[in-house]
Amino acid sequence: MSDEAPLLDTLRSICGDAAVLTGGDMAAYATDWRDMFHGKPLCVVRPAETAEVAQCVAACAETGTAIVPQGGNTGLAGGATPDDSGTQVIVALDRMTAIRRIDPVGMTIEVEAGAILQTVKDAAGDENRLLPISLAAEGSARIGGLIATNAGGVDVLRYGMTRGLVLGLEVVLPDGQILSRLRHLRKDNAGYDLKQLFIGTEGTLGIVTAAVLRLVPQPRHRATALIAVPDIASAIALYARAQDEVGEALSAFELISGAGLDLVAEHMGQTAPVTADWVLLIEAGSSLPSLREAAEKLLETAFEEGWATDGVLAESEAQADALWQLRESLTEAEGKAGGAIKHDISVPITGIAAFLQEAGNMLRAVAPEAKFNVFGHLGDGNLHYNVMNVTREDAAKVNAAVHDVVAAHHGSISAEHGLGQYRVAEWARLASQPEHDLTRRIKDALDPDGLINPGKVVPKRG
Ligand code: FAD
Ligand code: 2HG
Ligand code: ZN
Repeated sequence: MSDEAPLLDTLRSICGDAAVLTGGDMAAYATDWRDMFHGKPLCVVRPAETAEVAQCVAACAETGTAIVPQGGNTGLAGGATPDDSGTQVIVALDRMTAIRRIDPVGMTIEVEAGAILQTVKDAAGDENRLLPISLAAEGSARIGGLIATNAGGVDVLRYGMTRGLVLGLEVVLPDGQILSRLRHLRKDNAGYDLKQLFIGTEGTLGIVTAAVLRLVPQPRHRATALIAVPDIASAIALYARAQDEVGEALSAFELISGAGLDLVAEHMGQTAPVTADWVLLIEAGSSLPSLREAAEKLLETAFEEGWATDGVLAESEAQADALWQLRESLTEAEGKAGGAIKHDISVPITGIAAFLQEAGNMLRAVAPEAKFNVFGHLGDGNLHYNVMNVTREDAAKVNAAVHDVVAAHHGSISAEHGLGQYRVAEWARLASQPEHDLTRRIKDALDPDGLINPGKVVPKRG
């Protein structure tokens, strides 16, 4: 045994010396994507298979050591960053990247938790199938992280959140037991649906090690348009008509502000072909050749009704990709411009215009100097209401102002990113007593010693 903590030696004996990182080697794992949360882990352990994860978790449980599961570290709520005590172990899934099996007939894919989303989508695409989770971080986000956060993204409108795509799951429980239900089944009502405990709970109840995901047919054609709208009411009217004209083919209905496009032009050098205070990026996909006709008709109607003032319908895949590039660059551009106090809110779509009005009024009172980068998944009623040009010291009052308006609209303060450590206090402020009680009882039942991702999602004991 070396002079270092005996736990490190145990972890090395389980995973191999090279798989246990300490000191400067931990840097990339110890800070979040936004460089907002900075932790000080005891070590980072990188198991190569489920049995190793289970042994590491059991070893940590034995020594009372807290664990922070980590995937691609692209989360926007600080859920994958440890505290600064120097005592927590990051369990990184980034060596467990196997794509175990694709079934193009049953439309399923079985993968390890560390597989990168883009790689899994490419593998499905090779079989003419689609894994319908799309987000700007898909080149880095990993399947376990997507499941743990119940990720959303730009295709939720048509395909739902990640939860609806998870058919089977393998999880290491806080005591080191392996719960394996890697079923390729669409129907399975035999008992409690235990996998749901681990989807969207941000690594606070166990570590996802593998999953079976549902695939959908890869649409052969897509129609992508960038459209300037005179106001939010017109955007909503156009959304309703899009449901009528293109129906279930409608996959994305995204809102971008003119201010956001300015950020993308200034910091990413990408210029939009259409600008206005508000623009929409709309996409539909289908294997039926009539899609383009339907999209053209929709645009025609939008101009006739006065819901659109300008717009382009992409003429090529390259042009469609360039339009998406604008949308996907918003987060990076915002970061380069100095960052923002982020809000990931949802309200019923019919309340979006009123929400924007009321939140704007509130903020003019508490932070008159604020600037905005508002964008997001309008079709889902989910906006990233990001407030710029305010100090970190003002964050609490800005958050409270925005979230109070959300609460008045019976909305959510975390539509898709999760609570992590970033929003846990606001959740605690706004949740009802029964929500507090049940959340605590579930956490205590699965993780009685509080060793799996402490301080995230579930408020610390008061
Ligand atoms: P991590 O950041 O590593 O972890 C996230 C959480 O999951 C943490 O609490 C962690 O402890 C837990 N976790 C990770 N792996 C496991 C595991 N195997 N088992 C148990 N728990 C685990 N999110 C959206 O929903 N929609 C978007 O459109 C979107 N766009 C984004 C764009 C950009 C540019 C960026 C940087 C992020 C975006 N995100 C978006 C947020 C982020 O990509 C998602 O939350 C993603 O699901 C995180 O995956 P990850 O592998 O990076 O997880
Ligand atoms: C998106 O929709 C992501 O692009 C990131 O959810 C949102 O940067 C953000 O606030
Ligand atoms: Zn989003």
